[in-house]
Amino acid sequence: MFKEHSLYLVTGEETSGGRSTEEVVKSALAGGVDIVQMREKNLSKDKLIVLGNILSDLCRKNNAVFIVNDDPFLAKEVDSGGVHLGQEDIVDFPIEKTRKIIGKEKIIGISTHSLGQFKTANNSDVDYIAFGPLFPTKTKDYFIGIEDVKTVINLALKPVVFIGGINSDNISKVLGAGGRNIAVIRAITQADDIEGKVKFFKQIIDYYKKVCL
Ligand code: 3NM
Repeated sequence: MFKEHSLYLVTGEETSGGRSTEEVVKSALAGGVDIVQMREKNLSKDKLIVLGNILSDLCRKNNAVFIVNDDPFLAKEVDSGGVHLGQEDIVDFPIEKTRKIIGKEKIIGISTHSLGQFKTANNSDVDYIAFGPLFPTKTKDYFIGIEDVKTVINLALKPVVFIGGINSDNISKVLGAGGRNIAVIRAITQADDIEGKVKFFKQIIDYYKKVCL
């Protein structure tokens, strides 16, 4: 089950300033991160299996959800909570096929980058939808802004995770517009004090949860 009002860490060892993904995830879990996605673009399949099993165990012990990027077979192999698919992944792994691979109990998330993609995802068998990039980010060469956040929230039939360049300075804009779930890479992986940064984000998300209910 995808829990609303979540802080969602997407990993990326190349962005972690020399720290390992395992180390980053341990600190983020100590701070109370809710969801961790393994998104390691430079690791072989064998290394992804090893890291995936480690992160899967760590998340389970800390009551966090562990999600694997791109590959439903890998998601199943490391006994994760689910898989996250990009728009390019659904060519090889359409949602129906992914559902058959990982099963009914697991989470399927999908990235969307426009209102059109969001509407299509909203009517499909996914458990959450990521929408972004909202702000400039080194991961993408474009951003879409926050104008559509309210529209997306109003249309949403499932939880929406906002992503892309979200940091301490702009997180309130997303939450103030009705966003509930926030995903980040660098704002956590590049923090000097990862645990403290996660606690800070969690406090802001909890604050908006209370004032918006
Ligand atoms: N997906 P940061 S933006 C992995 O819009 C990813 O689908 C995005 O990293 C999307 O928090 C993004 O460092 C990068 O900007 C998020």
